[in-house]
Amino acid sequence: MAISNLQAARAAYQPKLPKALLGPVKAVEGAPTQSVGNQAEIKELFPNTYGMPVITFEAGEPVELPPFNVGIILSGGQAPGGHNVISGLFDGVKSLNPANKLYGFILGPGGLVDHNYMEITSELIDNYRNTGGFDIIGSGRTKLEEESQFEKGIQILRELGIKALVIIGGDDSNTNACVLAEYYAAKKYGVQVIGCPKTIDGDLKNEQIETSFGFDTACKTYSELIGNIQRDCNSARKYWHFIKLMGRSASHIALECALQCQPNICLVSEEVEAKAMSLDDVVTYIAEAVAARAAEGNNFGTVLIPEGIIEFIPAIKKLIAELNDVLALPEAQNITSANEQIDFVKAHISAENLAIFKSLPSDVAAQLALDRDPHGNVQVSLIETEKLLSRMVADKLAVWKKAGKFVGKFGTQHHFFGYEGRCAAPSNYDADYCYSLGYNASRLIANGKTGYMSIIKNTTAPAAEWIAGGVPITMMMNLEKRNGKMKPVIRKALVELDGAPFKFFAAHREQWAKETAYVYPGPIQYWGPTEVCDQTTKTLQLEQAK
Ligand code: FBP
Repeated sequence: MAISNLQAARAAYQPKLPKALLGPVKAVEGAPTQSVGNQAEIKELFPNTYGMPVITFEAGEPVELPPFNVGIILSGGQAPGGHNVISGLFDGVKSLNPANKLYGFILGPGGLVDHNYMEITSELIDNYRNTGGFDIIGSGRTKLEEESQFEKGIQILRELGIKALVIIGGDDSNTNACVLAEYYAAKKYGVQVIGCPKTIDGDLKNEQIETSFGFDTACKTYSELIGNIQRDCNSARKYWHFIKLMGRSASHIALECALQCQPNICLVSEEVEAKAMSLDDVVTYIAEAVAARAAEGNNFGTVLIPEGIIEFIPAIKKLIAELNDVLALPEAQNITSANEQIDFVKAHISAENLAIFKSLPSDVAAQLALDRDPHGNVQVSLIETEKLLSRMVADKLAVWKKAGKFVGKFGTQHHFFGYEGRCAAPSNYDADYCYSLGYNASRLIANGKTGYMSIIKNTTAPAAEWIAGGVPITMMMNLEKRNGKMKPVIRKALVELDGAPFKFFAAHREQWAKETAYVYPGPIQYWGPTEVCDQTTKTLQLEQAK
């Protein structure tokens, strides 16, 4: 494998661990827990893994454990730091007993079902320490939900003598990890399942999980690129840059990048929904800011757009909900072509939704009507919202120009930042956080836990003061409609409009819209002053300052 100079230098970096994980641990248990919603239903669905306490690790006495093997799966979209979760788990498992082995299942959950695996050795893992990407074993979006898959899984877990499986994933993958933990517990198969909070989207967070790993590095990478564009924009002074940012439904990435870069405009999907804005309202909001800057002679600017915005426009949200139900109909399952699928949905949705569907540009409408990802999500990364919005703003400005309401020029450039940041070399924060999450998972396993997610808290403090432990996954669940049926799922964290990050943004955005108040964050730094190299996201700083 080819190694860059940065990679060679980063390989020598020893990620920091919380003090409690530096020696033997004891698990301190809190009070029994409840799920965040639908308690009776979730309790009934998870009789073996419901109500367990939150765990905190403290320094304890050494315990000798017989050798055991562990399996690991990377699930869903890549996020910087995945290799460090694996190296932390590897080191943690080996520290318990050097005879322990770690097996990686290849290309995601499908590797477990298809018995596709490899042993992770020290020679192998040493090539991947502190690197971005998931390429050590690959990732995939196969959804683990059928008993037949669980049974196929147990065959290979038994064959390899695996006592515990660690699933690194987002809200959907951790939900499935919990379903698997419950199934194996109910069947008394003796295999523990532990989850780990991953996703650049930042939407897997709650009172117990401060942030999902990868959010820090991805946002810093996008902010570097946005800063570079803003420099160019402020130098040439002739373009409005429409920049779509990944993040699925939630706007955490767009908001964090806005806090880091101070663009002229940042849309926040959750606000669009709360204010019941129509597509035209969103376009008018942007056009007014463009016109106001043009009136001052500034025919340039930056607009950040969360990729999921279309789903939050109330009329389109209603349309998507009906499309989801229609696509789940048995007759829809045998459709083989995209055109047939579009005709099918048009024939089955209400007249009101059909009118909305027809009013959308055909490429956007088609994407909404086509297949969901395996977890039932609209594939918002494929919708070119940045082009749609800039086109509609241009049309509106043309009308305003005729009426004398707009006096400037409107040249545009379009960008979509997503894949550029998902595999970046992890920041020091993500390198340390991920290594700690993986190491900590080995302690949850050693303590016999199942149905837990590995958690590290207090992460705005120096790493030595971080708090390590576990949270029962059922605690984060409620029932939601997926693929036409009510399902237990981890509640997604959207941007809270009364939360500190959004409030800070809302208090400054008018100034940022009018003035050119750009910040140019520059590239992630790995060596240098701690206030440059080890700072967390602005979102986390504002949230933890409460
Ligand atoms: P998960 O971490 O939830 O799997 O998703 C991350 C993500 O990057 C989303 O922001 C984006 O919408 C999606 O993956 C794109 O999926 P894909 O990689 O399959 O194109």
